[in-house]
Amino acid sequence: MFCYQCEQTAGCSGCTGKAGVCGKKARTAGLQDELTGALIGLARTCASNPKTENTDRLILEGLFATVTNVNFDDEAIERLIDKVRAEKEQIAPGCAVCEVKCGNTDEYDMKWIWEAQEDIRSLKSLILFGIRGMAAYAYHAMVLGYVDEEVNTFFYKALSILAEDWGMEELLPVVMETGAVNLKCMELLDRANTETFGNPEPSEVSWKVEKGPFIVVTGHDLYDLKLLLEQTKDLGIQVYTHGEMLPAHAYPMLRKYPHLKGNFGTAWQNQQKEFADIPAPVLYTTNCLMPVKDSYADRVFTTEVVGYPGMVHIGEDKDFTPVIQKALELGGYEKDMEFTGSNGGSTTMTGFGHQAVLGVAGQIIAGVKSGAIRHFFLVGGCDGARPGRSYYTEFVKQAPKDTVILTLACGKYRFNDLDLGTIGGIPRMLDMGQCNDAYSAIKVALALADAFGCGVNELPLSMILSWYEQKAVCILLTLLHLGIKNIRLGPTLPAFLSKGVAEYLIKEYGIAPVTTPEEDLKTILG
Ligand code: FSO
Ligand code: SF4
Repeated sequence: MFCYQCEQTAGCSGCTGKAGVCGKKARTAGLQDELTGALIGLARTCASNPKTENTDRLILEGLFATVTNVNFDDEAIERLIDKVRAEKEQIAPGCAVCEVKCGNTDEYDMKWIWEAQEDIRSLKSLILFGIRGMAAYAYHAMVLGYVDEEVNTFFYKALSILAEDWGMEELLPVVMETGAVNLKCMELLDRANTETFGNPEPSEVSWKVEKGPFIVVTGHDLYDLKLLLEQTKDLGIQVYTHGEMLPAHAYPMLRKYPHLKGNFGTAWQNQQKEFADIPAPVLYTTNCLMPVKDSYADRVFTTEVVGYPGMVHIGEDKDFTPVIQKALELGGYEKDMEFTGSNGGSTTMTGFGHQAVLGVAGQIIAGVKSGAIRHFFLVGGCDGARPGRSYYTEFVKQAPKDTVILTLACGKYRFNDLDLGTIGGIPRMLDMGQCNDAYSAIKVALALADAFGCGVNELPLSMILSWYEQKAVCILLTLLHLGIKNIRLGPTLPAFLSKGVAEYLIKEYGIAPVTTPEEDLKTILG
């Protein structure tokens, strides 16, 4: 196998051999390559044949299924490959029997990318991993009934280009276009979420778990949470968020359910420990799913594109009865449990989306003008298992009291229970939501730049990002597309950045790896 799409890749260069660091087996990796190759064939077929809504859905599903920690189930991936092949046959029935054998609609062998010259491999990887991440966001919007033709069309274009024998000059603009289209995609998802569930409102969330039956819901899919809340109404079952589902507590149409109680556990990489003796089922709506341990294998349920061999999968009918029955059977804790976040805090605040933050824009601007707020740090992104990630906790702890920390995604679990106090009534730590809510951070940054009559790069704002999987890749490309410079990225730079591509990004955008909190704070604050 060969896979180097995420931050924890073996030896910072690539997972090979029998399995990846994430637990993905060689056969699964091979099937994911086969699926990607089939998607490329389907996309190329659509260049001269009309696609349908079903084709769009399959493209999103196929790309999303290959994101890190989403699907470990070979049979599910095989079924997807079959569906992609059937769709191609449906769209261009003549292709299979055509005498010409032009090769234009053939499936692609991903080895041609993995074994390409290193800069080409790097740029094609940026495009592929970027659209994998973006597909997840487009998928979440789609299940809420929101689609954007420009976004959907780009998946076909990008997939087709992966099969082209293009050089750096031709591929680089496509890399940037991926970032531009992802901005549209995140805007689409923001609209889908806020129009469906209301604008997030600052909300306090507790780590306490009440006695009695409960269900833990993890991942990013708010629609699945909503369906589960409906189905568990008045059953005496409490629902707790986990991981990236935490910001759900801020949406009015979700927080209105009194049995959506609080949050269980911390970031995704702690799940094997935190779920070991949990007396409740866990529903995975997206990544990050880790290889399931025997200690809790009877309590894991998956839905949508998530899959793991042997686990119960809730299908398209969205009948959560097996999860509900498991919750009642296990019964939950016998008494209320006072759990905490990573630093011993018992509550956290979330819900500082762009509407909430821009609602107090006047106060923020006054704070900056008076000098009460010296600097903003966006300390956001994904968490992961590497020890070097304690950098982010230390950075937040050491940030001076006249600075504000904006955060988002699952990396915040390292510090979101810290009480950083307030500046002029504004909390010093503002959780903007899930990773896709990077859109909120961008909106706020652009609005502040507008208010101060400067560019985003001239604002007293620095981005200290942590990356793990492919959604972080598309977000990074969006930031680059917006011309945002001097981003600090960690815990390590991606293995798929070749020396040449890394040098280009450093020269053009000033991207730098994180060093130490002390040194980075000193450099930034001068
Ligand atoms: Fe984290 Fe996992 Fe949201 Fe990712 S839970 S690592 S970037 O899937 O998507 O932040
Ligand atoms: Fe390795 Fe990451 Fe690929 Fe898993 S997703 S096989 S850890 S590079």
